[in-house]
Amino acid sequence: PTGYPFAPIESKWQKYWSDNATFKTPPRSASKPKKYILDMFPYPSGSGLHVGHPEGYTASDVMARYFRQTGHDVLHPMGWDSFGLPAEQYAMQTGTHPEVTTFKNIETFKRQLKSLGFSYDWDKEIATTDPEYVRWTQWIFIQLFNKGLAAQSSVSVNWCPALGTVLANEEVINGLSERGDHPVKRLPLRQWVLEITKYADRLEEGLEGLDWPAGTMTSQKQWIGKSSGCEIVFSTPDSLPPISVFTTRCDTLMGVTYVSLAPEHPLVSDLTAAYQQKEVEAYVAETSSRSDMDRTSNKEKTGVFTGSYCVHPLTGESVPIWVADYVLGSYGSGAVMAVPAHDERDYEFAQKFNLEIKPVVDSSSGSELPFTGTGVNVNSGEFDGLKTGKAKKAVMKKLETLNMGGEKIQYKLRDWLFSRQRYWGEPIPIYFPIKFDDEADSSDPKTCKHTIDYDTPIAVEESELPLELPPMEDFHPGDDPAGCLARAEDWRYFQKDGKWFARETNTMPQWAGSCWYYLRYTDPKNNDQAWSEKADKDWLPVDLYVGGAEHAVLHLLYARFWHQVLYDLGYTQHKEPFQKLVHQGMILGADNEKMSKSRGNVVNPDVVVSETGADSLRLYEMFMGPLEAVKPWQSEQVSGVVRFQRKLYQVCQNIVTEDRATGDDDETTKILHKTMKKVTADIESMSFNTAISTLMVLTNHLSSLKTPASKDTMEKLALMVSPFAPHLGEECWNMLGHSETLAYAPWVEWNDSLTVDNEVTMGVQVNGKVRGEITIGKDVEDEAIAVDLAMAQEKVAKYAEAGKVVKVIFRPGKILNLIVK
Ligand code: ANZ
Repeated sequence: PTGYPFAPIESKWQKYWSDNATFKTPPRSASKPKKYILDMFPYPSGSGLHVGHPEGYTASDVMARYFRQTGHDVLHPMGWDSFGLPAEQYAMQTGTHPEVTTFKNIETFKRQLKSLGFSYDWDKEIATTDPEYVRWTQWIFIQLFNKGLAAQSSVSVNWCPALGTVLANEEVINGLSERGDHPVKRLPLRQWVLEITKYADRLEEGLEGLDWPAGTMTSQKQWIGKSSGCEIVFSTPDSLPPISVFTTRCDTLMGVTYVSLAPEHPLVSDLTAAYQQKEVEAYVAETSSRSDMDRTSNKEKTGVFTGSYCVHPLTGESVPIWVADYVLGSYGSGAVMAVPAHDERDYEFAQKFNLEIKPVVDSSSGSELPFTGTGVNVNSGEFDGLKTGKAKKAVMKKLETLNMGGEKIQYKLRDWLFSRQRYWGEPIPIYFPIKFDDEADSSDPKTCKHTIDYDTPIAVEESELPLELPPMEDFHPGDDPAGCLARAEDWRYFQKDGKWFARETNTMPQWAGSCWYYLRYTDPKNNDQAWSEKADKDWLPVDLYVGGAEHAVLHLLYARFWHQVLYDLGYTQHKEPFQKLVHQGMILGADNEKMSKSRGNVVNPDVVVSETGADSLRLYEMFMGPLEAVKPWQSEQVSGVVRFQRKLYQVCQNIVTEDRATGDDDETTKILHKTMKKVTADIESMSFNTAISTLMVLTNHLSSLKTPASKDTMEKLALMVSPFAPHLGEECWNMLGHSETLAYAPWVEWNDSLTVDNEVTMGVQVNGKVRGEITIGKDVEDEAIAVDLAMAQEKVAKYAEAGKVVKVIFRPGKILNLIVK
């Protein structure tokens, strides 16, 4: 028995909140500030919630509850990121339609979240799979398409045969799919691409001014990969187009000893001399299946000479042209000016193929080659003696006057591959005209020979959205890269004004829905618009976004991109969507390993809720350590917070029973005021573990009192504990005579003068040696008073006879040092 009947209390308050619509989002009032508190919505998987989910959700809930009590209008919604592979894979195994599985999983997640007492406004709930939501996701795609930011391209893609789909670069790690670790190959396919690269600089600049974890800012910056350098042109023989290279070290131009092209560079075959053709072709074929990751890894460099030469833009000398796969086709211009003396990759390559190595930067420290640092130019003609920075400027200027190059900003970011050959996703709302081979035989594309005119994409009319998925029974992707929707022929082919068309059969990636859900939450039932201008004005930007660091790059970058486009189109007034971002640290199993089914170390929150209650789970997760820290789950430590709840409940019972009207003793008052100050500051800085331990100290103190503390003190404790343990908070508040919820009761206020200790104990030194101590008022500045107090002590007086003190060093509250002769 815990002595605290949590089960009936928790269900009573959950019913109360729901019956009274306690957490319904208020209409925005002009006089109040707002807080939009957002959780990264979950993918409703088949295994339900694990204890990692409620960590972030509790943190955000504490903040939502705190802000309601501090006079803010709060928007705190929840929903479901419900498209995605697992439901589809489950469907393939069992024949259950993904919609059925998804619906069932959502029910489970919702029941679990409700059992934890989170203060969500469930009227704002959305699911990305809901046709009304899909409608607007497709509408946004059409905005991107109309703006020229969604285009088709035949690109070399990451094809994952096991998953039957193409994956974004971001979803491939070391040549394996991020989901499931399946091998990934490179293939050319017609794909939809979102041109996120057009927003590279905006995405970089927009980070400025956001209150985000430093590590996440850095990850986004590195992903965008802004690099300032120079574009340099090397002319080629036979009036072929020149080779343009991107370099961040144009100061080393005089040290170029060869130029190297990526195997997929468009000039490779034209530049290959006849006698080298076989070798070059073989090399290109051999390297085409290698992933970028593989090519840039530290494996031995490979390459082949084209047999041709280009012209050095400053010296006019011939420079041999090579093909090497350490040069990536997708970065810069797909070609490099190689400077083996000052670049590691070029050095390795030159060593292996016996190419010239010409040092042009003197390190003065006499380091070995390759020397990749900065220094002073040598062997560089007119640039000799210039330091790296100056040399860069001088070379750049020279190239500009010769019209052979100039400044160039380069980004690592690639366009976002947006097609998936899957069933369980939003259909891309595009269709294409059909051309029949034989006009006389053009009654039906299912039976008559035809081609689809992919070069003429047409957006589905807004009035026809949402374009829903066709019902299908077989969800296998199949080997047709058009995807499984290609098999739903009655859906794919349709007639309009007597003409036949074919729908796009690719679907959107799971990221699509999560790119704008925070906007839809502001106006989830709007049938005419994705959200209204007022809703955006009222609630955006998100003031606090809590979620896992695994989304540092992908989701957060994609969502920012859509948001910036929507801003440019005038659909939001806010440049950035997420003002403050916090990542909760992962909760590991007790064995310090990641929780997973296969390790058998998963803790189900349902079990904790039924054994010791929702508040115990909430309190424990916030008490385990700093929110951002990775920490192991230790079931036995839940009992600590259970004891705390029991004690707090007993203190409240005693106070109510004794019903005393008198005030508290000075010590209690002081502890209370210090607690109010500290807990408030800790919540503001999201240092929840220290807030809870401070509440524990106060509770222990109150429970140790012979005469129970005042009702007023208990009320304050109930208010302070309520963001963490809302059921317990409400119960105490109710016992203290309040008939209404404390969810909107004003937050505690303290008296600052009661939070400082007015007296301090400080050491007294004589000639720098501690000889005693005095207790003195904190703000006593008069040194005579301090000296009198000190001399009143026998021990001090013994060393510092009055009259012999020649100097007094007194820093109030800190030190008293008497110097004697
Ligand atoms: C000459 C040079 C001399 C370079 C030197 C470096 C040091 P970041 O900073 O990542 O932008 N590079 C350019 N395009 C490339 C491609 N498609 N594939 C592989 N490497 C490429 O890197 C820019 C540098 O990476 C460029 O500067 C170029 O090598 C190489 F002492 O040019 B450098």
